[in-house]
Amino acid sequence: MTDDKEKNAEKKSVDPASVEMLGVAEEDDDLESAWDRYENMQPQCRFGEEGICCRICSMGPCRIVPEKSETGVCGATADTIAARNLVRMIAGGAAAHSDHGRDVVHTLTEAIEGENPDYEVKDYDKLNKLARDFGIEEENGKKNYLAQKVAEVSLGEFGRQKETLILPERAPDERYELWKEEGIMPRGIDREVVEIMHRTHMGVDTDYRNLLKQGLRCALGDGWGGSMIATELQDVLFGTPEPLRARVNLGVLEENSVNLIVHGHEPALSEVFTQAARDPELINLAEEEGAEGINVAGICCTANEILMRHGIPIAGNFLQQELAIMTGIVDLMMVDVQCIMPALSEVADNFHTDLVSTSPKAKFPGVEHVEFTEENALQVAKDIVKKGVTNFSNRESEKSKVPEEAEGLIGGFTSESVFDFLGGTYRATYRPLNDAIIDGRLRGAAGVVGCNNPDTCHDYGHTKMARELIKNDVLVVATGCSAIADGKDGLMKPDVAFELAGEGLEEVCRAVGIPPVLHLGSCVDNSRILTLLSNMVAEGGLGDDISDLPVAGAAPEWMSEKAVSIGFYFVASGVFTVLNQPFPVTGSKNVIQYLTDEVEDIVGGKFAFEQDPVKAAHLMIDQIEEKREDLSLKPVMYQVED
Ligand code: NFS
Ligand code: SF4
Repeated sequence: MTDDKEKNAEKKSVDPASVEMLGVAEEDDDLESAWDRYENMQPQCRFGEEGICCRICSMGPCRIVPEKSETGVCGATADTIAARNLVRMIAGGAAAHSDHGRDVVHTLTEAIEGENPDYEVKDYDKLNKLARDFGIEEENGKKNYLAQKVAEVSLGEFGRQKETLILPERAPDERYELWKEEGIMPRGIDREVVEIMHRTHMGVDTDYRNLLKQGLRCALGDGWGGSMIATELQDVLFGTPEPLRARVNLGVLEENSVNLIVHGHEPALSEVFTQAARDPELINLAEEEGAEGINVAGICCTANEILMRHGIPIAGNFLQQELAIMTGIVDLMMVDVQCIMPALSEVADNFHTDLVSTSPKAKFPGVEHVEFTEENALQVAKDIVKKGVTNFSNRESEKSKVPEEAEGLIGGFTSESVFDFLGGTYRATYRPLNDAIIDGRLRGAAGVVGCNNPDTCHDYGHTKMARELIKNDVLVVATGCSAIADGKDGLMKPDVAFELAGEGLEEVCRAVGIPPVLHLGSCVDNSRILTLLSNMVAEGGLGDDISDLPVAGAAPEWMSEKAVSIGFYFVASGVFTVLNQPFPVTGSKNVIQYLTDEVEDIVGGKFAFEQDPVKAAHLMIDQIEEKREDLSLKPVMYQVED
């Protein structure tokens, strides 16, 4: 690579494996990545970026141009248009998470009612706990009774017509009351999404405040509804994760093995897929084809799911999906739903890689579709594995370029297991965590989550922010592509605390043997953070509500509608949340003012937008300090040297 090209690639990513693959892409005129397409897209549409274009009806499309067309044809102002666009993003994100949740309920139903033994209840404790929260009484002697009831009640939450969702009752009482008083307690999960679509139809809700409030309610239905159901039932079906070792980055791909990548979000298939890849017959077949074995690795959140439960390696996060294929040694990539770039088929065409779609909800022109259903899960999984195995011999060795980077990490933390750890093996309790915060060894905790986006140097926002936070004695929990970024950066190894964490956090990490950045799972697992925050309040000593806690949240490289929904449910739960890019609403000063200020008076949390991850980390730290002061906690024990 020439120096110039190298520099160029470096600005795109801080991850050496990705920089290397971007170099490969630059050398080859046939290869194009999201970064190239992003460049070609410049300048991006200002109206879209500011959120002041509307094409909701055919009197439009309309766009707001000050002093020329201050409103749309119907009279909608910039405030209305921006708020409508934003809450529609929330509806999209909440729908994606929640429809995933619904599918998990169907898988549970299949496990208990179906003839198919591919799924079974793995975590009865979790099932029992959920049943209790749902108010289901046990009936002795009836096997699967609880599972059936839990599935029924869960399914009912999506279409609930009366009263409000059940799981928000897990929140502290003050928070629960506040949601009721403010009229943002979610009713049915689907209903809140549909109501957004109704209210944003031409000529319905015009008041930006009223629209944004519905956005908060819909997002709560995601975090405390659809996403929480997804997480809980995945734990019931596939087991609640426990801390384990794994490896992450493109270097987990093996030159001499069949490499199969699972990419997407729903673990129902990837779970059985990992099982299928261990089938002795298929392993034999791989050996006959000349491979040493079968290697499964993941991309995006399905990767997080199977890493958390089985220690399956992760090949990369969102922006590495194309780069993985460019290594030339991916024999098959199986995709389901969400965050799958349509460009994959084009990239795969340049290599021997078989791309296979599996969900009836997500097909790709020209891509082979092997439909997955719960009833024939294992058989479908085996068929797909076999496809990959028999494709091994089609590799073109001159095209193979595999980065070496593969970092070790400990993953598999949950709102239960983190503090099993902190509480010692005898007693699961949040006491040690709360005490560490109260006595000032820990300043507080932060959730850093969300995507990658070629508008921001890949992984730079996540890792820089996490490093700054841990240096300042803030324990970091991470999910989604942020967690993958931190893992690649080595921040999820326990010994990294000695090097990078502040003295107080280092003490805590040393005492309990945890890394300073904890992998809490996929994006639906952000619901684990909600549970964690509620548990911290319940443990006592840190106030009566989530908004009292010395905590903050961030999504420093966000891109998806799901991230918008997540941001909104954190804020609605009382958490100060920092994003790098503002939401596409900057064309409305009022909407920005509402999100960054006014909303705090309603829910106790608000947004801030800061491009620089170190500055953003300090906004979070300042917020944490403010909360410490409000709680009259002691000053933090250790000063941080720069
Ligand atoms: Ni979350 Fe997971 Fe990644 Fe963003 Fe996409 S994979 S659900 S949306 S890009 S973190
Ligand atoms: Fe234009 Fe109003 Fe129609 Fe939107 S709803 S396209 S602003 S006329």
